[in-house]
Amino acid sequence: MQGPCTLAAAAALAAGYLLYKRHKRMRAPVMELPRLDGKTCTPSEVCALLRSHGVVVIDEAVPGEVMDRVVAELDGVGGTFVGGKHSFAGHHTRRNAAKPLGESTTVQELAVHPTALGGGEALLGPWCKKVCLGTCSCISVEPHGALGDDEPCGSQVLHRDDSMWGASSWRWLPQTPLEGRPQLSVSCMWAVADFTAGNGATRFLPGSHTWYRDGDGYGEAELPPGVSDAAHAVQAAMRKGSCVLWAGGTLHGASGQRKGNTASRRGLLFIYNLGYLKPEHNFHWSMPHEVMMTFGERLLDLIGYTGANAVDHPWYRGPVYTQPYLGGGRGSTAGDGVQF
Ligand SMILES: O=C(O)CCC(=O)C(=O)O
Repeated sequence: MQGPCTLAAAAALAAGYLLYKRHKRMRAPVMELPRLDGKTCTPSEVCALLRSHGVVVIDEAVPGEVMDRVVAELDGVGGTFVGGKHSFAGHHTRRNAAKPLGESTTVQELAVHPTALGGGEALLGPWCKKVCLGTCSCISVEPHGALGDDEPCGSQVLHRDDSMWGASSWRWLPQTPLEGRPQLSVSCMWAVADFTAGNGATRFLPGSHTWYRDGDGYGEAELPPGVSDAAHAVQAAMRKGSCVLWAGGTLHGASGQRKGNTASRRGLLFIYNLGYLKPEHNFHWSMPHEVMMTFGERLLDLIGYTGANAVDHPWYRGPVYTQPYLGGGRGSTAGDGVQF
């Protein structure tokens, strides 16, 4: 009798296990990130997926060689800093702020990539006259041990990029049936090297841009009951030359590198925001005027170089805020009548 009993017990256990797994799957469906073909997709398709899912991958939006140019142009430029231990950025990350935009013409081209920027502008367009580029950062996730210590290479805390503006948590923001809650920004991470599940690809909680918001935009407190980072976050694995876009309200964060990896996960992040919000980075401070003067019109416009104003003078129409300082203290007439 022992044989059949054991068999029955084993079968019951196996059935229980399968039911348990099915139950877990039902409660914790792992979503795939929506993806578009970079060679054929349009800004309005990008916008539609940003609106519905809060995140979209554009596969191979540019050929991989474009990323080789980014690497070559930034090679030896230096000036990256390492995230502090237990910091928001994550100890195993290196990044910089604003400066790569002035240092690499390919970064300048990517900042105005028609499908990525166009998709972002389409999402933000209903809420502003102008979109601006607010952030430009190279962000790498370094392998375990790369920083010369034995600190574990953890994941970055989940966060919402729009939490840098207080208005992101206002409950009384207007909503429309089509556009829903206004998004304040759209982020675009370019894969300068392949992003993989094991090397720190950014992870996302699809749909989280529509969730009820009650906190400061960081961490587990943002997750509704039954949702967890471990079970529900989905990584944006993508080939070099692809990019992933997400809405300002979408929860995301860099993942950690798996032990044993030796290569950096190199990414390039742009954040575009509603033109009347303060940009995160100050491009005008981070690069010389003559470098900015080499930028194309579209990029100049994105960093706030042109204005629309009722006063018909180049200082107002654009470039704005560039009336030169002519010296003299309070009450000086040094600038009076000067023509440019
Ligand atoms: O590096 C990443 O994958 C994401 C970085 C990020 O979201 C941030 O630092 O704000």
